[in-house]
This record gives sequence, structure tokens and C-alpha cells, in this order.
Amino acid sequence: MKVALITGVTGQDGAYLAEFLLKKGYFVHGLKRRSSLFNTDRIDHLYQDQHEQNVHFKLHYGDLTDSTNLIRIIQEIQPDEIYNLAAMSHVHVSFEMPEYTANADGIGTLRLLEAIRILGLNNKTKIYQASTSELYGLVQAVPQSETTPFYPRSPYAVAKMYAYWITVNYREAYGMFACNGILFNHESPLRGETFVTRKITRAAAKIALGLQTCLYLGNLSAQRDWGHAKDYIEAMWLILQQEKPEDFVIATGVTTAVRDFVRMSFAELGIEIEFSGKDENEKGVIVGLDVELLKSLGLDQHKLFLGTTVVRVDPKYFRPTEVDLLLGDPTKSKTQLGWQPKYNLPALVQDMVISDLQLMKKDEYLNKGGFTTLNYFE
Ligand code: NDP
Ligand code: GDR
Repeated sequence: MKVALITGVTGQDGAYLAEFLLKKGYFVHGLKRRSSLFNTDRIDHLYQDQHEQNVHFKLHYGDLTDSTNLIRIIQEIQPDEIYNLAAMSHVHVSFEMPEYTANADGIGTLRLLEAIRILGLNNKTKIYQASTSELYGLVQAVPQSETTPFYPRSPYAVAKMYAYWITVNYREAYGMFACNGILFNHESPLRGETFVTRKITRAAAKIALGLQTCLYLGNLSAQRDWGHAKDYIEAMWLILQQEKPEDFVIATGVTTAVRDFVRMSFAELGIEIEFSGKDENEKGVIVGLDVELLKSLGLDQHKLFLGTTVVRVDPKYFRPTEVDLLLGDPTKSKTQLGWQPKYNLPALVQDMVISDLQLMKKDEYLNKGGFTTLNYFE
């Protein structure tokens, strides 16, 4: 039985990857930070009572900022594959927490690589590093491929740049099977609520139900190459199944503006939005309602009015330095890994919007019953 260690197992990708590897017959270990609450919502369905026989999924307390604990866990479990997904992954927040981000995202990767080296596991343990399209930053060329130069534009991206190169260096210096997946944005119903796609799909569902009046966003013109996390975690696994360790771009090859993601999300709920105005004064207004669609989704058309402004810009969401355009070239991963995504953007948007609509309906129901459920901090 193959043994895998996933750092960041409680995150979006960690949850999907853990499920994927368990289905493939792996013994999966996950690294989980200690927190005052369980924080295992995304992986609760995978929980196995540790007192039972045939347990294949185990969590360990740990942190990428603590090398002693990484060495001890890796020594104990002797993994065949490590997926390093743990990171302070929010670009905007990294401007507020640059030192911590460098420590966890940059030096954290070094700690893992050193743990493998110190324990003499160079020839046994393969490691996947969660690199990112944020490395491309200030646009040098499009589409962006494995050979496009990097120009990081945030403390997050700079930390990930260190992690990228230290992974390459340990591969070259010590012959480790260490690979970077340069993944473009990938989303899902499990996406963290403060990333733009999930923020939009949650708000669209709440506005459709009459639970929220307006969605405040930052840069509506930013363009991203958005795929589905379920497709992307499969690519991570494929990268570690290759004969030789190499780095791969994982992307859809299609780019879309935030503004259009907003339009598509509302349209999924039968609400047509039109944008007007510029920069900080841009706004999105309801210009059409698909009564049949609203009805089929169990939504009350009488809570929605043509001409209502439902999207506005709040400059507090602007970043000190922005990444304007990301568009990936997945040719290498498609030809060499045989990777083929199953979701396109409309299918991704539908998956997220319908999931959030169900979640918000449940929340509305519980709230009516006097229970406080979801939290609404941004
Ligand atoms: P999430 O933010 O959803 O998950 C991050 C995970 O890392 C969480 O489990 C979090 O724990 C954990 N974590 C954070 N800091 C530490 C630490 N110091 N020690 C141990 N664990 C820690 O990210 P995603 O799942 O979206 O992304 C996975 C990885 O891929 C990240 O490294 C991200 O930077 C990278 N990436 C993501 C892309 C995307 O579009 N999603 C694209 C390209 C790269 P907790 O639950 O306790 O917060
Ligand atoms: P990103 O994702 O920075 O690309 O990093 P995010 O969803 O945060 O932003 C995408 C774009 O949308 C613009 N934007 C807003 N973003 C947020 N979060 N909130 C807003 O209100 C808002 N309004 C507009 C942003 O300015 C940006 O241009 C994600 C993370 O998962 C990283 O960990 C990963 O490495 C990269 O994707 C690839």
C-alpha cells in the first residue's frame, strides 16, 4: 500500500486530494494545524474511527513553521509521496502578513525538503510542491507556460518563488523526485469564502434569496484562468507518477474577467446583470429576470427588482500591486501527463452557484428556526 502525506489537508485541495488518494488505495496521512475549533469540515466525511481495523486515513498535528515536528512525522510514516499544499494562500492577506507568509510558504517548503534529506529518504519519498500562476505576476507574455519568466507581485508570490526554486535545487543537488505543479486558479464548492469566485457565488445565492442586498468587490477587470479543483488534484498525482521529476503548468487555456464571472453566476440563478460606470464607480444592476428559471430553483421573483444595484466596488479590496492577466498554456501537461480537465468554466460556475444556493437555503431555514449558522466575515 502506498503511503502519502498531505500538508494542508484541511484546505480545498487537500480535501479533494485526500479523497482521491483514498479511492486509489493509498494510506493517507494529513498534517493539520492545531486550532481552537475542529476545522475539519471539508474532510469530516473521510473520518475513520482510529480504534477500528483497516484505518487508512490519519491526521497529525503539525505546522510548516515547525521543522522538528515535520521530521518526526515523516520519520514515523515514511511516506512514498508528499503533497505540500499547506500555505498562507491568500494573496491580499499576504500584504498584511508578509513575514509569516515567507516563513510558512517559502521556508516551510525548505523544511520539508530538508526533513527528507536528513532522514535519508531522497530515493524513496517523492514530493509535490504547490506552485502557482501568481509567480508570473506582472505580465511578461501570454499564454504563460513552463518557460515564461516569473515576476512575482505579492509577498505570497515572492515566498512561493523561493519554494519553487528550492524545490528545483533539491532535485538537482540531491537527486530528489521533487516537482512543481504551477497551477492556475482552481475553484470549487469547497473554495475558501474570501477568494473572489466563492465570494461571488455565495453572494449571488444570498441576493437571489433576499438575504443580502449588495456584493462589494475590488478589481472587476482582473482576468483569471479558472478551472475546477477536482480536475487539478488529479494533475498533482499524475505529476508524481512520471518516470522523471519535472515541473508542469496546469491550466484551462481560457481567461475570464472577474466582472464576467459575476454575470455568469447571477445568470445561473435567472438574474441578468449589466455593468456601467468606471473604476471605483462601476456598478452592476439587475436588467432582466428569467422567471421560469427562478421558479424552477425555488426562488421568489417578488424579492428581486429590475434596476436594483447589486454589485459595487469597494477600493479596500484593491491590492497594492495587482496581477492583471493570467492565461495558462497547458500543452505540456496535456501531452506528457495525458491530463484532461472535465469541467469548463460554465460547469464550474454552475457547480459552485447551485451548491451555495442549497447552503444558503439551509441557512435561511435554520435562521428562521432561531439557530445562528454561517458566519459572514469577509
Ligand atoms: P487553502 O487556503 O484552501 O488551504 C491551505 C491549507 O494550508 C489549509 O489546510 C491550511 O490550514 C494549511 N496551512 C496554512 N498555513 C499552514 C501552516 N503554517 N502549517 C500547516 N498548514 C498550514 O488553499 P488551497 O487548497 O486552495 O491551495 C492549496 C495549495 O495550492 C496552497 O499552497 C496554495 O497556495 C496553492 N495554490 C492554490 C491555487 C488555487 O487556485 N487554489 C492555485 C495555485 C496554487 P487551515 O485549514 O488550518 O487554515
Ligand atoms: P488570486 O485569487 O489572488 O488569483 O489567488 P482571488 O480569488 O483572491 O483573486 C482573484 C482576482 O480577483 C480580484 N478581486 C477580488 N479578490 C478577492 N479575494 N476579493 C474581492 O473582493 C475581489 N474583487 C476583485 C483580485 O484582485 C484578483 O485579481 C488565488 C489563490 O488561491 C492563490 O493561493 C493561488 O496561488 C492563485 O489563486 C493562483
